[in-house]
Amino acid sequence: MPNYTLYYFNGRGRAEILRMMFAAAAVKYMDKRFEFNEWDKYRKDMPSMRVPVLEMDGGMKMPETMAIARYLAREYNFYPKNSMDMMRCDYIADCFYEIMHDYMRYYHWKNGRFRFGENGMMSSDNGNEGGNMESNYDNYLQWRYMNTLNRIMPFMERTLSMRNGGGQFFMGDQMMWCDMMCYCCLENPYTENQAMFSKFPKLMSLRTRVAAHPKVSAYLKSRCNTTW
Ligand SMILES: N[C@@H](CCC(=O)N[C@@H](CS)C(=O)NCC(=O)O)C(=O)O
Repeated sequence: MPNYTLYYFNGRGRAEILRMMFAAAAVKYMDKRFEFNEWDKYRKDMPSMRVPVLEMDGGMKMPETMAIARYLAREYNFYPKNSMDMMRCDYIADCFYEIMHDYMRYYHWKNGRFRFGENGMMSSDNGNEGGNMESNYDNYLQWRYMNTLNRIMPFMERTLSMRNGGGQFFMGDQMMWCDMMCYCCLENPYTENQAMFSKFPKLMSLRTRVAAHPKVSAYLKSRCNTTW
């Protein structure tokens, strides 16, 4: 088994699905977390200047959340066996990642992060026009996130119901990586507005089942406590 180092900020964010899969597979790795004010130091060493990044055996660095998640799912048996089921598992995971992606962009932007352009200037340094553009962009990102959530959640609730009445996992009686995606991608959205999720009882019960998986439950109890 390779020696793994996972690079990400000191938050759950996009890296949490990877941490959860490592925990569910009982695979050891180095969880390298850094603060936003350290990002300048790390960014240049990340292949696409974004994180998460998975480094193997202190050498090769692999970017992109979903590529890393699929690799871990293949290596540690969180994929179903046949090709059609793999495709189903993939589209479910991708749907939850759409929510995560739009949420993260909105969340970081509204908190004033990653707004520096190529010249190192904040976009608000461009005068009033820039300021207006920024607040419109805030609204746009929030609208986009809510729009994605409202489109995907009913679809996922129906998709879950199609196997075993939706009372087990997405693919049947075994937890797969798409189930863990359902847990991780909805963590902040759910914490911020629980009422919004009462329309999706099967997905909420699925999240409870994921959290009750013995290894996941141990992980959830011991993990770093962060706001995102
Ligand atoms: N397509 C990439 C996007 C990764 C991404 O945008 N990560 C953010 C943190 S959540 C980042 O590295 N931001 C740093 C920056 O924009 O400078 C993925 O899915 O992994």
